[in-house]
Amino acid sequence: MFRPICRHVARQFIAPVRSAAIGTRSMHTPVPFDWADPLNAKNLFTEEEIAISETAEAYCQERMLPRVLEAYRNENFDRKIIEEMGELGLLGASIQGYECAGVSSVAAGLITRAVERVDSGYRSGYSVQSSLAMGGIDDFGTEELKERLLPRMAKGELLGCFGLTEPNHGSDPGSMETTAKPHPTKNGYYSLSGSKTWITNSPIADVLLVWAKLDGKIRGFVIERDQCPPGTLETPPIKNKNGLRASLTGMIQLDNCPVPEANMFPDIVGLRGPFSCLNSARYGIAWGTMGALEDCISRTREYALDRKQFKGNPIAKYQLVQKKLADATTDAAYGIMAAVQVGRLKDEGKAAPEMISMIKRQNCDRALVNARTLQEVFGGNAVSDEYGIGRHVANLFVTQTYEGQSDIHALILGRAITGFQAFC
Ligand code: TGC
Ligand code: FAD
Repeated sequence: MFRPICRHVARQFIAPVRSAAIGTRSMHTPVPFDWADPLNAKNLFTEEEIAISETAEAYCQERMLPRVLEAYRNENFDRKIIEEMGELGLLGASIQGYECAGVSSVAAGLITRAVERVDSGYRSGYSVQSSLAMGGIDDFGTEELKERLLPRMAKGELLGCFGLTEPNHGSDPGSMETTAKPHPTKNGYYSLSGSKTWITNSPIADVLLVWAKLDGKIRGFVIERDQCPPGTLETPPIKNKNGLRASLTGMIQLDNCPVPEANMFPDIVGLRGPFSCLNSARYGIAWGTMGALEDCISRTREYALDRKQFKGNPIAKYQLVQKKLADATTDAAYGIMAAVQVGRLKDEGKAAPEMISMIKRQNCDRALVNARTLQEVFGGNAVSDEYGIGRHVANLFVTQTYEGQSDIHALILGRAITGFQAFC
């Protein structure tokens, strides 16, 4: 039923397909408006991108969506989802080689949007695997690490996580306290000690990309759970979250954990390492949150057309309800256009990190504000989890917070605009 996306597809550098010649339609014959794609973003995608998007949408709607309500209620992440996504070639999809599909950044964005249309927690699990763990190993790992781990991660056999945040250092990861030093008893190993917290996937991750200071400098280490002696690595879950409940979150506790020297990224030193991985993940969130917002719009529209108040009118007839839908639809359409532009620039090597900060911040903020407003249209029913809108609202608070809280991205942009550093 789902066509796996083709592996080893050449990356798309080609210009977007323009489906109709300019001027073939008279100005007097209005083009029909599609509320689900108001600015006809589809017109900017290649045929391959559209095919990949359709595969991802079909899988997400037919296989993920039926699981999400129970997963959210029970705070459970079904590990099989990662294997299913692996079978379809969706994991690490923009990576070239290592049995990954090698698709364009826009195609990868479309996958992310399809996943988050269902749930931001599922998108979190997917993003951490694809952009942060696989992306980090692909960017900075040795050839041996890449060949050994990436194909198995692409298939979903191994699950990854990304440990940067610490209990005392979230927005300011440069001050991290986790350390690496030569192992006192095992030659050819480092010994890692410290704590990471709020780490997506950590409780069940097989491959843990952890950032730690060696001689005061930040380095990246790939920890393989099955290589760790008992008591040196613990990954307790963080339970009772009030958002992102369909995603597993936990800590990483390291107590003289031995890590082979060959598992340290050899050439990347400092915050540039983790931030480079974050560029891809933040770009993905800009797409994903638009998927969540689009789902809120679609659910709200359906509800407003169905619900009748005052003289049997559907509430969709009332101006205040229409304004909420108009605002949300406009923000979603603009957000997608901006994400497409940055995706194209990314593939041409022309995307500045600040562009990614801009779309991550704007799309997360607008998704959250609009979802909260649309929630009002459901009246009391908004409180029932069956309607799905409250789940998106709770999730979207998290997306605005992780991978750089929105105000932090404002400061990144402010620094780029003024030249003044306002963090401290
Ligand atoms: P700063 O002086 O700005 O930079 C230090 C070094 O890093 C380089 N750099 C970047 N390189 C590539 N891409 C970027 N986006 C980069 N941003 C900075 C910079 O050039 C410099 O390199 P070098 O070689 O000169 O040393 O560092 P700072 O300490 O002043 O940073 C401040 C700030 C606020 C920008 C930064 O700390 C920040 O972004 N904080 C937010 C923390 C964050 O995003 N954490 C995310 C944790 S992971 C996560 O949340 C995953 S959730 C996933 C999910 O479940 O979906
Ligand atoms: P703080 O840094 O304490 O910030 C608190 C508030 O203060 C924020 O509003 C912030 O904007 C503001 N603030 C801080 N400094 C300044 C300043 N200089 N100027 C103005 N305002 C400021 N991390 C990972 O490493 N890997 C993961 O997989 C991961 N997954 C996560 C999953 C979930 C569900 C959650 C909730 C978080 C996850 N995180 C992960 C952590 C996330 O990246 C951090 O929560 C985030 O970076 C913010 O850090 P903090 O929570 O310590 O907040």
